[in-house]
Amino acid sequence: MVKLTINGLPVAVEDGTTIMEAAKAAGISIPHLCYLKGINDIGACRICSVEVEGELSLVPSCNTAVREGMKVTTNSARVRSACRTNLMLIMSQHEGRCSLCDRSGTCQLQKLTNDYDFFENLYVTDLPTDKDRMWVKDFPLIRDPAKCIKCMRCIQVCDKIQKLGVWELMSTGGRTRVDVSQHRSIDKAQCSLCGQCIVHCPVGALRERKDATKVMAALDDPEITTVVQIAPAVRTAWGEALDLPPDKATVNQLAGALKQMGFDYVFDTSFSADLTIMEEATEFLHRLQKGDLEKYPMFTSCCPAWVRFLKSRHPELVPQLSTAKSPQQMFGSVIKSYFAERIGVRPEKICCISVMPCVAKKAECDIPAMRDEYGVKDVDYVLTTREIIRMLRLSDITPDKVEEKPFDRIMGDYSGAGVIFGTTGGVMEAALRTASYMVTGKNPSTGAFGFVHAGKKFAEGEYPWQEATYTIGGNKIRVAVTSGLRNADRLCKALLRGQVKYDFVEVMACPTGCAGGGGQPFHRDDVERGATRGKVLRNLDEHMQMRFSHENPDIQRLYSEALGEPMSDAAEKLLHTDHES
Ligand code: HC1
Ligand code: SF4
Repeated sequence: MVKLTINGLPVAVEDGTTIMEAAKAAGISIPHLCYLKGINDIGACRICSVEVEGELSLVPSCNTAVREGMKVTTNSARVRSACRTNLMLIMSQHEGRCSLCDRSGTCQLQKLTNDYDFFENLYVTDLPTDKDRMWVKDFPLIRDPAKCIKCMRCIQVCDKIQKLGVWELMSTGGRTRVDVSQHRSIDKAQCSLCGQCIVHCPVGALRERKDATKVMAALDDPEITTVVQIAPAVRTAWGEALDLPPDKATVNQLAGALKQMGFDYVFDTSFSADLTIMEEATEFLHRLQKGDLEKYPMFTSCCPAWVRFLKSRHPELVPQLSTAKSPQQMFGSVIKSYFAERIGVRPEKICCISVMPCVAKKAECDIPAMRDEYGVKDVDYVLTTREIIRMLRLSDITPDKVEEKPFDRIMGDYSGAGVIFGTTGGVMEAALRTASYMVTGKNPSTGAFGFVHAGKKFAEGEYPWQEATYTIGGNKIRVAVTSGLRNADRLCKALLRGQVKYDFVEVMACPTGCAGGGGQPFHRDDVERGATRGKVLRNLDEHMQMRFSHENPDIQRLYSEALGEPMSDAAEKLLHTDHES
């Protein structure tokens, strides 16, 4: 252990610990902007500078390791003066029109300038011109270079976590800027749209395309029937921005709030996650029997960022994607056919809206194949969790005063298997529960596939995915699960080289799955909340009576009244896609 003092307090930490981490352990929170532990510790912003006795210059605390006997001061007049000057320099390059900014209220720079009583800019502001602001209209990810503080977080997250290389540092000296790499326009940059750069940007330089105005217009149109679905992972996070804990911000409370807002029908995407499982488990067993999976596994297809990634980086593996549409898209296609007929409304008079923790879902609903034969879209608009929170505020709704409401009939039931879709390993576990039933005619124990998410690592942690082998009805099934696209890329390469063999693989693009999605609420701290939110979903599943997708009575009715059986012609037409467009 290394012993030192910070602001006079004695601290003992492991050798190699940074000053910032040591201070945190002592309850001292050093301000910072660019630092992201293990991802961006380059000391670029200099906001975390501290004084070390005996050193001539201030040192960045985020990447300076502690030394025995060190005396650190984090709050001296010299430190505050340097931090203030650094803030002013950053502000000279930042368009600080906070009321026009997506991050207002959660911006880390805004908090610092407020804390420093910073009400004017002493330096000449030098911002990118309008010409630099050209962006592809309608792309679901939007960047404003005038807000960028060059902290490099987007570059590092995109490279180190997602291995996409969408962002790059360009030019030198005073002209240094972050932009789309290789001078590409964003729509040509093979961006997966995971949105991880958005949630890790400390200011508002990145955001999703806003679609709430179009949804409001649909709500105001008496000719239109509005149908909204709420994704599994939204229930873990929608209360965060409203200071409501998960047990006070239930999904039924959100359903009540959406009803109050004027949506005609409110559903849970966990219903169509159960439907996805019926199709995907059946497809898996068919492909296994046909010997289709001898070389490469079948991949899950519900994460559109993963699908975009596979199409652009490993197109030879695209035929391995399950042809099942995602739960979002299955929901839309069932609403505009089966449900439309039941309520006696023409599909083109229904506006189908999704509330998702995701940015890529905005692009998924625009894929040309995600329409019926008359060109009617399955899903019309996708709102992120952040957007729905704003709409609640805009509608003068106080969510904790709203009564919980059940989901509408006849697609209101869902199982615990559908709920765990929102966390890494959940789709695989849900599929195996039902595949096992389909093969043996008996339900497996709900814990039977639990160790898929229990941290088992292949080759002593060398490969960043979890794997397991199960015996189902005499067949040995090898499965793997991963999240984050760098991890997925390594898994794809290992498969292509023949280093590993699996029958079924789940990939979600966001670390920890949708719970850690790029559309979830912003926070000022840099705490990664995906794993904690995922535990909320696991806990909900454990306490549900119905934990198997095939037991969902609304799903059973849908098959008996409309689809026949999984992968029937009717099911193929409504619920599957070839991933070609
Ligand atoms: Fe997801 Fe899914 S789990 S992809 O993260 O398969 O967005 O929550 O809705 O479609 O069900 C997202 C979440 C979501 C789909 C489901
Ligand atoms: Fe969207 Fe979920 Fe995929 Fe993230 S993991 S891109 S939130 S579907």
